[in-house]
Amino acid sequence: MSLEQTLILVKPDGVQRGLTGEIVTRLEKRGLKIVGAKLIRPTRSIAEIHYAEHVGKPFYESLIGFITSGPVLAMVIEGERAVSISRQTIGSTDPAEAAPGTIRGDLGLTVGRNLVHGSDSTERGKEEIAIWFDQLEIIEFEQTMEPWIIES
Ligand code: IDP
Ligand code: MG
Repeated sequence: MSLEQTLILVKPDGVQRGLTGEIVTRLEKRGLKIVGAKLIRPTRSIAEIHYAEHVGKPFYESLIGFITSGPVLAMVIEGERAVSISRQTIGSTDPAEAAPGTIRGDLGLTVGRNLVHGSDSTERGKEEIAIWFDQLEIIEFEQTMEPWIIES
């Protein structure tokens, strides 16, 4: 058993295209649990902290411009191996290369509009959750269906 939490963002393109429900549904159906959620219009400051690893890359400025261009649905998602499982359901960074059946592979076309963010490691998940959420905004609760998703 490896219960993990990860940060998921439905990016401004997902919100503007009315795909928040679709994206949340795909993660929930996989067996992952939402333990925190809020709609936020990211400031430049939070975007710069979140994407600090990409400073200096050719796409950095357009990425910051994009993520601050409208509201995002920020979520803390919990589950067995939640980091890798959610990244798998999200698909490769470039939707043109993402497998059909993944969120990016089914709903996206280009890397600059790839709909969703997911933390790429458990350590990064913890850091990113702390960037976007206060501890009090994360709710621990049990879903009675859990034994039907995770064998204990
Ligand atoms: P990830 O979101 O799959 O973890 P990263 O490499 O961490 O991908 O890149 C962060 C985000 O930066 C991507 O989701 C995408 O929105 C954007 N991005 C990455 N590479 C490019 C690029 O070559 N051109 C434009 N945008 C890019
Ligand atoms: Mg990344």
